[in-house]
Amino acid sequence: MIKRSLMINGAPRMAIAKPDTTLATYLRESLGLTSVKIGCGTGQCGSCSVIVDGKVVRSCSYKMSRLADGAVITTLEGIGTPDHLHPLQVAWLAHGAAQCGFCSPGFIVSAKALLDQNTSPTREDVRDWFQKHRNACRCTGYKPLVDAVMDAAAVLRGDMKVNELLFKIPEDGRIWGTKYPRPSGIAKVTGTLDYGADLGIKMPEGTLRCALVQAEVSHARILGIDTSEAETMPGVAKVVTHKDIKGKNRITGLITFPTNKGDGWDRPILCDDKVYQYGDAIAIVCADTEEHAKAAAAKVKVDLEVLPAYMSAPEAMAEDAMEIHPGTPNVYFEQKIAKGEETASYFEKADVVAEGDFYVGRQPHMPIEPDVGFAFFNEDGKLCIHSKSIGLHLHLYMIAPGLGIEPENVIMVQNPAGGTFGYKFSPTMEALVGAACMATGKPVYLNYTWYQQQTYTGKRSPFFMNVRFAADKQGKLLAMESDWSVDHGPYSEFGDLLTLRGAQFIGAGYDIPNIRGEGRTVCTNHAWGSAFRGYGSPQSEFASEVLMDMLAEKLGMDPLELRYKNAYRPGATTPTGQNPEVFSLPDMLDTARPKYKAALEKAAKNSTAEVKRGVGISLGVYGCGLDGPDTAEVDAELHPDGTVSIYTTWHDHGQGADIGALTTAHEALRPLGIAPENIKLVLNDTEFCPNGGPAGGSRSQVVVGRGIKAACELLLGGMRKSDGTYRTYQEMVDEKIATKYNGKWTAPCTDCDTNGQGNPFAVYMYGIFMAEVAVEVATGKTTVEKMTMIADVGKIVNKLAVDGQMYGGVAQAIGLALTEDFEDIKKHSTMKGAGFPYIKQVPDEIELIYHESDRPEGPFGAAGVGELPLTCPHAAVINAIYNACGVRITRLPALPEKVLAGLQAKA
Ligand code: MCN
Ligand code: FES
Ligand code: FES
Repeated sequence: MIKRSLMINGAPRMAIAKPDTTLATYLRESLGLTSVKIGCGTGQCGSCSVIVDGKVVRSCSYKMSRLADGAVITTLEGIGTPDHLHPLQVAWLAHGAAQCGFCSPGFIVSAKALLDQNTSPTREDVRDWFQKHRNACRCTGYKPLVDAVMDAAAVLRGDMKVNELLFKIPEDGRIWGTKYPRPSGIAKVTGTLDYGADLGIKMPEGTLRCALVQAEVSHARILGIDTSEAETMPGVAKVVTHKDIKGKNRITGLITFPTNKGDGWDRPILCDDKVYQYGDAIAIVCADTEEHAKAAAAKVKVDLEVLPAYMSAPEAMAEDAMEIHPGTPNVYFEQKIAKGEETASYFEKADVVAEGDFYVGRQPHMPIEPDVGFAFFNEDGKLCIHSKSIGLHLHLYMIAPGLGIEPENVIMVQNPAGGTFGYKFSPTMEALVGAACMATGKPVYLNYTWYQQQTYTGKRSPFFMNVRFAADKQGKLLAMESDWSVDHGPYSEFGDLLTLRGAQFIGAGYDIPNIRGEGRTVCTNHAWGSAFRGYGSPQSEFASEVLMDMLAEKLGMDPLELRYKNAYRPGATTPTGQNPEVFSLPDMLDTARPKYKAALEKAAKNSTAEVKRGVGISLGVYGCGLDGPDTAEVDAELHPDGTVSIYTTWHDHGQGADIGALTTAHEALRPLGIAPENIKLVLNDTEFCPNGGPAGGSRSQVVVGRGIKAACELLLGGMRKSDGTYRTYQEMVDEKIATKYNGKWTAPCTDCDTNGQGNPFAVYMYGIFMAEVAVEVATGKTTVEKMTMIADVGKIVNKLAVDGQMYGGVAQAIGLALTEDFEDIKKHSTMKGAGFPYIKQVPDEIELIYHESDRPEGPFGAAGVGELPLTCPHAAVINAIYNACGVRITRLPALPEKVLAGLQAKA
């Protein structure tokens, strides 16, 4: 043990700790200072930043033994509190800089240390500082963070009043379309919001800590599991294996289409007969401490017969490949597209044909917060599972039969989540903690390391695509042919739906009268495919958007003008044969044109022999909703004090479910003149909330938003008197009028048929993206110097939320274009190794322009926004590389060595 006298947040403290305990663990677990977040746990993300003797340190990698006696330590708790916010915290709120908020404490602490030594930093100084201190954010694209630091510095210098940063409610009381800060903001910027791991360590005594025994091979038969030694290890309460699971021990993938050759019951909760992918959970050790659980997990012996591992779609499709799930072919679902006439004759007659092979890979989600959750039995004997789930009702039904428990005896709750980007559309640890809790009868808590997060949660499914366009001399598209294979990993959940996205979004945005194509879902042994922001559109549209540039070159046409010629106009239909609900793309291209021309001139002027500069554009489209008649239910209740509660599931990844739900309800309830703070949100708990549906497919603002509007309108209907005024709660009770109403909205849509034809989405989002890049000739390294995004997301509900979505999404698109991958399980298992974009990889210059076309089916005209900025900006980056140096990358990511090889081949 070591003993240190420390000064922590201005108070003297005597610390007695094990020398190798990390400072982060000490601050969190011994002092309860849980503003200190543990993300990567290995010094790569800065979420654990604290100030020690004036220097920013990453406390996850800082041992207690390194602390000098008398060290002065500051955590976020010592910088400001909800009642006394520091100017940095106010600025963080004003710029919407806390989305999921998991990185916020680390950034604010880091910025405080910067401003302590430099009150007048330039934007570049701030960016250099965050780069140096490895402060990583996956949500915001960094620009709002730099804006916030600049404003806070101005306040601290006395050049700006802090009041100028505070939001003022407009005179008409309307918050719709404003920068009203999100309700969870203050808790996020003060570190008082408890995420899963904060709640986990505050669980009562007797809570068991879990450690997983995981497969370290990608495909194997299990011959035996020996837990005998592990069970005798100190502190072990139980080693849970498949034998302890009472139900089917499978998570059902809820097969969407009858033509799927699998039955959906393919993912074990705990492996029994086979290992299907690296990281598969084989056993769970439940012990008194995490240390004990991990030590015992290392002693579980698993006897395996290793089988050939099929790590990509082509490998698993080979003639001699064995069936990964015996009885189900590795190609288990096929989706055709047939629109208009047969295409063969068009390709024979066309003036110009362009064709290409494209690959978009296994992009990892890389939230800063690793997966985490816990389970316990409540006083009614119900199994309560708290996790990062963004589909509580969905997940409940996916895991209950496998666990062997009636769905009505399970309650699922979403903890505040430090980002998911879609990986939590799949259940991850829910069934594991459920099984451990049922087997031990005790509360259990499981916190993945970042390594486990990366290697054992779903990833974006790679698409292997071949696409052909036929066009006339003027550039009018006549026909398209497409072929796509989806590597969906070993588990089928939502794989068929994802494959349908190829039919819906290859060529989206353009009037293509005749289409033929076919896609297929392939079972492999690489990471299981889970939803990822954009869900199929980043893959599908990458192919058609790069191919558009190839076609433009063949035609000798400008890429923007080719897009302009073919973009949806009245009379055009989508690839699925649907009439678009608005036609904003030509106008958006008109807005882009002068900027594009100016950027091209600038690039030509600034290119040198060493650094080539170029400009690329792309177009992105995505639907808001789950396919077909997507539904959300919402309750609205009036209380005696005149406040109104809204109950539903609008799951929060970090995008701002709270601000969306609040603003939509406030708009719907405006006839009451109710203040925003008098609307209470009861979100994301299956015990109290009707099913608003999962937060995927950028659906919530539209679908849950319409549900909120419907519930509020029913409540207003009950309150409205014949003279147009509104009843009080007491008057409602006296007149025996209900005070709680259930609103429901179903999208007026149809599912796509076997030819991929239908009206799957009531509302779409549209974008034009422009990238300005510099390519270093000696190394092939690409830097994105500026991004411009023109977006039509309908009427903007909250400006900070929408801007934040756009900035954050484009940073992920830059990562997808240039660095991000999870192909090599070892190399890509860390943030750095997987190409996480730090601040210097994302340009400070990001220009956002909105075309707010009123959406007939959106609530008060709004569409969604979440996935638009990751539909296809990466194609703009790739097209810009070609424009800069003539190297066409068709297989992502465009790593320097690939671009260099292209340059050398050209030379
Ligand atoms: N919004 C708005 N005005 C509009 C449309 C939306 O102000 N016209 C706001 C909404 O109120 C909400 C946000 O923008 O706060 C996103 O709304 P929407 O597009 O409806 O998407 P969802 O709420 O359903 O969120 C899911 C979507 C998806 S599918 C992924 S994946 C995703 C995303 O949003 N993951 C995210 N954004 C993310 N942002 C963060 N920070 N972290 C993630 O993990
Ligand atoms: Fe400490 Fe990531 S740097 S948790
Ligand atoms: Fe930065 Fe989510 S707000 S990681």
